[in-house]
Amino acid sequence: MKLLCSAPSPYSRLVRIIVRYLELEVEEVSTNPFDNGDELLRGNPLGQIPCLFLSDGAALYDSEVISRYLDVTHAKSQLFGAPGSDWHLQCQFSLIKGLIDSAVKLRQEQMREDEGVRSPFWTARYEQALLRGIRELERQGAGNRSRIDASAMALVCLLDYVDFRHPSLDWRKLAPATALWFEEVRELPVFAQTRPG
Ligand SMILES: N[C@@H](CCC(=O)N[C@@H](CS)C(=O)NCC(=O)O)C(=O)O
Repeated sequence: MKLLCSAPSPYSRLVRIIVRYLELEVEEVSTNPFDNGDELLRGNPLGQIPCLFLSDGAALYDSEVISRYLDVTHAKSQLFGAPGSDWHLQCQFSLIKGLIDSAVKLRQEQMREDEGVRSPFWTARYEQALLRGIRELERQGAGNRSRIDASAMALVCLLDYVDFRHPSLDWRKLAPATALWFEEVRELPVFAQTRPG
């Protein structure tokens, strides 16, 4: 299998963590999606990473589909749980993934500064969603888990990305228990080996 991905991308990182956690043989090819490379556009018409090419040449995207595919085919669904087994856990994963979306969109707003089209409205909206969502994860006790599952992996991707791209967003005071869990878990090799920055 071949994965088009990039080190700073939190979506790519989720897949790269799963690859390491499950000790899979995957060739990782560093890809800048904005280059619009032929291979990426052939695999994913959206022009986004991550994109996974299977051994028969077929391509899978997006990060959640790839992650669920690897979980079902190589981990007996231990990372996401059996389909329909725990809707609250599935919803928590969606919350974390939505917060990654907010953090990436906030970054895009910052990059629009150069074009002079940064929107204070959208900047504030993404920041508020991030703070509200992280507070909700704290309320749910998201860090209070006995094992590393897909939500734990996605949560590490989210929090490291926020620290990397939005260091002024002071989420720790809203989520002290999550912060404690994060400080401990982020040192595990699968996370340390894939940390952005
Ligand atoms: N929903 C997608 C989002 C992927 C995504 O937005 N990736 C970014 C890199 S972090 C990208 O490829 N951006 C280029 C673009 O959107 O044109 C997923 O979960 O994989």
